[in-house]
Amino acid sequence: MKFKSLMTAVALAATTLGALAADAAVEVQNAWARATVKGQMATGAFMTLTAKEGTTLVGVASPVAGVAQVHEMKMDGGVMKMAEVKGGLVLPAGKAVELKPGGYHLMLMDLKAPLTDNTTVPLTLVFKDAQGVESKIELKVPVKQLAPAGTGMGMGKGAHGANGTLGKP
Ligand SMILES: [Cu+2]
Repeated sequence: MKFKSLMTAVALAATTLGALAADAAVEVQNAWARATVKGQMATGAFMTLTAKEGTTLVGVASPVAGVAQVHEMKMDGGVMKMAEVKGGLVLPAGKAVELKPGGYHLMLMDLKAPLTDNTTVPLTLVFKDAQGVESKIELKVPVKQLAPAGTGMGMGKGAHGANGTLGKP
């Protein structure tokens, strides 16, 4: 019996730590995903991420996508190309990092169904901190055909409902 109550106390402590970290880890603002048309197999999701402590966005997952990756778009010999960000996207402490069309983005591929305008899509962001500890943020990201107003340069107010909470690793 004594053993059992000790285990309960440990579980509670772990839960409390997780809840505290939720306020601290990474702030997500202006998240949105681009709507798709029937037959389209890939799309992008965009947002501004601000890490309180330096961390790295190492992965993304969504139930709507068979494959999801952190991507970067850049000019290569006059041609716009995109590729997975190797080693993850570094988020320096306190610095807003914008994921936007033409730059960093979350690539959702192998879509299982079209993303319809004015719905939401679940996204899980996976971070790894300087100590190598993984954490996750679960998001519900609004689906839009065009970039919502206020997403430019992080000046707009945060997209309500897109703010994440930290889950257990
Ligand atoms: Cu891409």
